Amino acid sequence: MTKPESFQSTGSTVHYANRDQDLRAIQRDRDDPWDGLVSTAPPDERAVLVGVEITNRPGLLTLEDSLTELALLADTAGLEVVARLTQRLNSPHPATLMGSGKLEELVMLAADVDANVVIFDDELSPRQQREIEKALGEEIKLIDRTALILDIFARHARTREGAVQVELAQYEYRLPRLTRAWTHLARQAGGRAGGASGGVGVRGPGETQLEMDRQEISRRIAFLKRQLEDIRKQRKQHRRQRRKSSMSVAALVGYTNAGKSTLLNALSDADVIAADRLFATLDPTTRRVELPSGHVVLFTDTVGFIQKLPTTLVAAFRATLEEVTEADILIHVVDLSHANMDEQVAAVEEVLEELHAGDKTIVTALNKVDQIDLSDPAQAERLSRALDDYPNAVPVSALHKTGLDDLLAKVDATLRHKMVPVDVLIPYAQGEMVALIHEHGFIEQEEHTDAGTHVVGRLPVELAGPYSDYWFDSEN
Ligand SMILES: Nc1nc2c(ncn2[C@@H]2O[C@H](COP(=O)(O)OP(=O)(O)OP(=O)(O)O)[C@@H](O)[C@H]2O)c(=O)[nH]1
Ligand SMILES: [Mg+2]
Repeated sequence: MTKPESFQSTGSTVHYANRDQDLRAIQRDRDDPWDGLVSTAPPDERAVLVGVEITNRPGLLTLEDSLTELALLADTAGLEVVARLTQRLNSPHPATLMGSGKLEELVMLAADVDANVVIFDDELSPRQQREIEKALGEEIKLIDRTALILDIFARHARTREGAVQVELAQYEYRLPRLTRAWTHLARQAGGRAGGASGGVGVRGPGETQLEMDRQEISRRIAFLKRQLEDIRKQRKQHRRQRRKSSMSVAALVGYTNAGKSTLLNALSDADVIAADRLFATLDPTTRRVELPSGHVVLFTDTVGFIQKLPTTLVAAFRATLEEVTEADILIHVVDLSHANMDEQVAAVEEVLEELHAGDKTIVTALNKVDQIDLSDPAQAERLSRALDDYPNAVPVSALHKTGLDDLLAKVDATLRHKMVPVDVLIPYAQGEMVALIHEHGFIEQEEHTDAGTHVVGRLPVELAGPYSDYWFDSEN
């Protein structure tokens, strides 16, 4: 269910009302960033988006699509997007990323539209951050995509684990970027540790922390890392218990907003926040789901991925992301209705590689199939291509709960395939061994003989050991 109200961040309310209007304005102004930019909405945080494309280093998305995604991120963070500016370059300018003429244009544009935030779509080096800050002056805050994503994460963290991970990522990002300008802006904006009043980019570690010298921040980073180590140990302990009970774990992975949480809610009675916002989910939620075979599997929903996902964040979220790396099977939730579907899949695959989870068995949930008009040949072709291209693909609509049985059947078959075959004769005195196959494996044939129960089926490899003593011999 959509629950936009749950997006109130600690302390401030995120405004969504003008989003469609903003996005329309963005579309309109694509070609001429100087035209029709002024919004009638009272300014809160008014942002100019900047995209720079290096011609021989193209990103996954086009410059325009990436900026549209940045606009959604800005919107999720409660910013009002008032203009966008782009530049294509053969090579980046080491000091300012963009050329000096373009930088002047940016300064004028920001003044013209009365912006107080400028957001770069790519991560700025500390030097670029300083130089562009200098050009923009003290009244305008400069952030990049990474800082924006960190800010959204800070708003959406609801558990200690999430909060610690975000704080660590924020400090690691800021440590090399601590400048007087930053501290000054944070103070000016009334930033407060962990509070929302500092505005986007200065949330989380606010004024007081920003004033700490590097040494203190380094100490804090070391402290947070120790805390995370504890959290990881606890998670590991949990997983060990789960493994003892030998339940298979399926992790839902996918691009942010693909519908992972909606799918988990549809498959179980989970009440995970699902909303048309990026990075709605940060903390893992696990629910039991029964497969058609009667097999019970744990489904875990967790943080979504995005192109240009900051590596500091991937590293900081290791504890959370271990749910993915330790899963028996991944359910890759793909937004079939998204124009950038293939690029999103590629971005997810990249992150999975980074997590060393690239070779896990994948079942692909082609979600939002309700948005596809099958009477349109182009869209029908899109679906059939996705079915061909992606591993174990099943079309579903998490929202309308269609295709879920097929999806679970596919998970069933895939898990079964991963198990080892058993063909055993279990004496009646060892009845619990038969029960174990029923519970954690699959029975293909079961027959009661004088010598005991003859079972043909499959079992998770970690349970199969003791069964080797009872291997069925037809001579018996
Ligand atoms: N039309 C349609 N919309 C869907 C479907 N599944 C999810 N949505 C919508 O897509 C949006 C995102 O859904 P979520 O479940 O929050 O997506 P998520 O993958 O968990 O996103 P993050 O947690 O932000 O990474 C919500 O507005 C959902 O209602 C579907 O099958 N059809
Ligand atoms: Mg989610």
